[in-house]
Amino acid sequence: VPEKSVNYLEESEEDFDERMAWWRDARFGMFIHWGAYAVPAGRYQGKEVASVGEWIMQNAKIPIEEYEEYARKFNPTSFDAEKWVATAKDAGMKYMVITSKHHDGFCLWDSEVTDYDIVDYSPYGKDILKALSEACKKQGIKFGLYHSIMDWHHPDSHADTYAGGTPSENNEARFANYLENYLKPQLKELVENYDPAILWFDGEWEKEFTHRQGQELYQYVRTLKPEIIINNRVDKGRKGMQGMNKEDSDYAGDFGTPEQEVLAGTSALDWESCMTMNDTWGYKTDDKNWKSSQNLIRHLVDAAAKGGNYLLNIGPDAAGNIPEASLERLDDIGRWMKVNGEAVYGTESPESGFEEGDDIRFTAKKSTPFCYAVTFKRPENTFRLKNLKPEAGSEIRLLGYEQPLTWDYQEDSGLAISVPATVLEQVGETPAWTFKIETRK
Ligand code: H79
Repeated sequence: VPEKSVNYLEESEEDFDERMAWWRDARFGMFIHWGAYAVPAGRYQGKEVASVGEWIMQNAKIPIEEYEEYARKFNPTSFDAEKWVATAKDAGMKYMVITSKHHDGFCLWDSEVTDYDIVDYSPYGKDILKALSEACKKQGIKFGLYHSIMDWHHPDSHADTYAGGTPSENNEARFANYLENYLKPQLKELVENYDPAILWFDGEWEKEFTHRQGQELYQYVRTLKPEIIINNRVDKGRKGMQGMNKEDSDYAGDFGTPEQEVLAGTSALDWESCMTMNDTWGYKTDDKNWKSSQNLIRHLVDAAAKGGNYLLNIGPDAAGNIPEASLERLDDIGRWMKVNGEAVYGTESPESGFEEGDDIRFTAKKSTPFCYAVTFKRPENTFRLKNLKPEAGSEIRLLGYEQPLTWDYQEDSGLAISVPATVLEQVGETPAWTFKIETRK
């Protein structure tokens, strides 16, 4: 039971807006899935295990004692917190969310309620979250934690069923015990020691975990740190992988969590799409199915155009290295964001939407007359927009080119912005072109 009697579920809209302000402006973050599953790296008994790497314990039905051996071997001597944070920052990301504990139950910090953690259990012996949270503070990146409610290692949270055993009696009572005496103390440690800006829950679908417990968990974490931001998987409101809330109740959570997809449209509920660059969250040796940099930028811009955030995942290997393919993509995105980032940060979905097909997305800069049209097709000679009418005398620019462009508007054909070859040459090779357009709404 929370110590304070404040009911955070009834926060005023103004207070909520104030608490969410930095997150809404940030728009782009790094997700990090890292843990003992990086050791098998997606392979068991010499064979690739299908599906995501961080689920290998469940998918290959590895007994607990055997899985523990991976944790015993986890020794990421190449891990460099400053470098990871600098990598996120250079990519244009404003926050990161790392797995303090995934479903396998292994902890990346020195937890007081278990020895199943990087400090007590693994040869590495150093606190990963301490190093990362400090590096984030130093480099001005907001630090967040992913913490799984479901735990395949704890005896009171489905360790029996998930490790191939048989379900036991009294699961509700045991799960309640796990919540009170294990999960909550862990959250207290995490909030007090690492001061996270975000808590990102997952694994909330277990049937023993109730809506009431979800609300209490939300309240508990907000009581520990009132300004913290918590996703909707803290409660039972999530509707499928699309990740938004079911309509019919008072579910806790500050934002919706579409997984592996960008929302189809806008939403009254804040949201963040989380996505992988290949087909796994945790590192897998055999997964080489990488999305292109342009594709990832499309997702980011698409999310911003619909008023959402983009949380892009990396899965470092067991030594502590970020895969080369991920680094290349982060580098491409960072280069694009240095020129075009103003079309993403601090923007919102334009009220009118504008809507100009699959290759063009619009964002609007909050409290300004500027909107941005991002196009993924090279705008040869003339860039045309049917549904946007700038006021006479408005300035239109192409980001990366220093002079304003000439334009013309006709009632029948719409807006035509002239883009001479010399302009495109100066902008150079790019996955997307951003037009900054002055409009009065
Ligand atoms: O941490 C990564 C994955 O390991 C984790 N979430 C991301 C961020 C993940 N766990 N499970 N899944 C992804 C897929 C599981 C989906 C299901 Fe369900 C859970 C199917 C049924 C229960 C989600 C909740 C869809 C329906 C209810």
